[in-house]
Amino acid sequence: MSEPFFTEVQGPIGFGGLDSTDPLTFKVYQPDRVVLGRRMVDWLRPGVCVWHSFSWDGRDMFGIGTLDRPWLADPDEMRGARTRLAVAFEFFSKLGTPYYCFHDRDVAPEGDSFATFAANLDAIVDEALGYQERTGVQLLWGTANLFTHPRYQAGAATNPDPAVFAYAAAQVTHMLEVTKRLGGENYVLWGGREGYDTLLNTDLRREGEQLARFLHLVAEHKARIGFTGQLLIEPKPMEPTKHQYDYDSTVVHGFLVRHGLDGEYKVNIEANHATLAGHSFHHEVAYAAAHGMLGSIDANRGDPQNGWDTDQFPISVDDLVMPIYEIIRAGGLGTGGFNFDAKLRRQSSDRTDLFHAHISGLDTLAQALLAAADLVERGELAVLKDARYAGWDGELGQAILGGSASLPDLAARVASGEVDPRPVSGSQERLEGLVNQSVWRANRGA
Ligand code: XUL
Ligand code: CO
Repeated sequence: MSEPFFTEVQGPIGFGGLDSTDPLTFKVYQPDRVVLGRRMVDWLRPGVCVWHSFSWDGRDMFGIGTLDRPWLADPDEMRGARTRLAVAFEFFSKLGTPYYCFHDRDVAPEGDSFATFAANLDAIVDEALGYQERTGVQLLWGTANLFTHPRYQAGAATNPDPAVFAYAAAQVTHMLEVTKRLGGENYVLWGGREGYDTLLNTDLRREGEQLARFLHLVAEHKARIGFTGQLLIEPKPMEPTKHQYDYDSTVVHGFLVRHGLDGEYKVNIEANHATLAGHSFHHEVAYAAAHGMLGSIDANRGDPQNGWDTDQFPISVDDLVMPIYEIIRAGGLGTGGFNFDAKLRRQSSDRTDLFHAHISGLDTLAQALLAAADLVERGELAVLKDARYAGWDGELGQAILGGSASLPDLAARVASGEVDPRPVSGSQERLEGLVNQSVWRANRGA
């Protein structure tokens, strides 16, 4: 083992409770606390991402790195990659979260050829296996970076050049196998540049067909190698491109159905991507849950003043209660979890800031879980929603849905006065009050 990097933190981070003045304790998150019959850690299945936390030095488009990540500047890139892996696992163990996620390019240097990169990645993965065994930290999901290198400037699967498609296929083949080797529970495809910058040079029909072919090939390879994890698509409407094809859960769902892929993929929903699409995070989770596509969550948030993907750590319980309510009602995330796809602010330049960020994020998720569980337990929201649709379980609703009522049949019922609907209140404010009541009850410690 190399020297510890996070010398100010002994770990694992313990529970301090709300009155604790020790910033390096959880205030709400207690992994073993049972909520609705399941431990907090099993509802949340939290994970840390390698890219923002260990492969980014704080640079932005106006300034160079501000974060203390010395391995990124190591002239011996493989040595730097090994240091990063050691530091990342030191962090995961000290934080005490069960999962991590990474892209192939986050952990191994690119080198000067695909073969070199593949060998670099395999060598790092050998070491990662050892760290996983020693620490018990598991891989939530793996993914391939198909957007950083200039070869992907016009997309990967949707590139006008089939050679780029083939290169992306090579990368995904390898990373799918790596994910299997590491016992990864899911594999994510985020279409980083699968979209366009201008329609003047873009053939939408071709690019859609290419993307569908790529997704079929990935599903086939998954079956070929016997990878049992869940394939996930991560919707995002824009950034880096002007428009991305995997716009939101609804668009992804339609695309999958259109191409015969709907049994193969679920969605990895990211809070900040939902807001970029003009939706709430709740909307995205609710849509996915309603269609059996809820896979996993990338936990973060945007800033209401900024229109881009700021990837801040979650901090608002209010924003998370209803998404977590939907997750509980759906029976949980299955093989998914809450991956902190969130990055420090550029000025958060102390090593320990990475702990503060994750501790605060996890406490926020835990508090929202308590409020959501209270809402589920009280049950009024579900009862009122069901009551709103009760007519559809009655004779008329069943006749319509079952196909026994034609348009003229319905017209006859209306003409005879048998059917004469009156407006019914949606009671939005009453329902909003119920949500608040659970938030406040959870705050009180109910
Ligand atoms: C980018 C993003 C990615 C994916 C994985 O906005 O969210 O980091 O989560 O490629
Ligand atoms: Co993400």
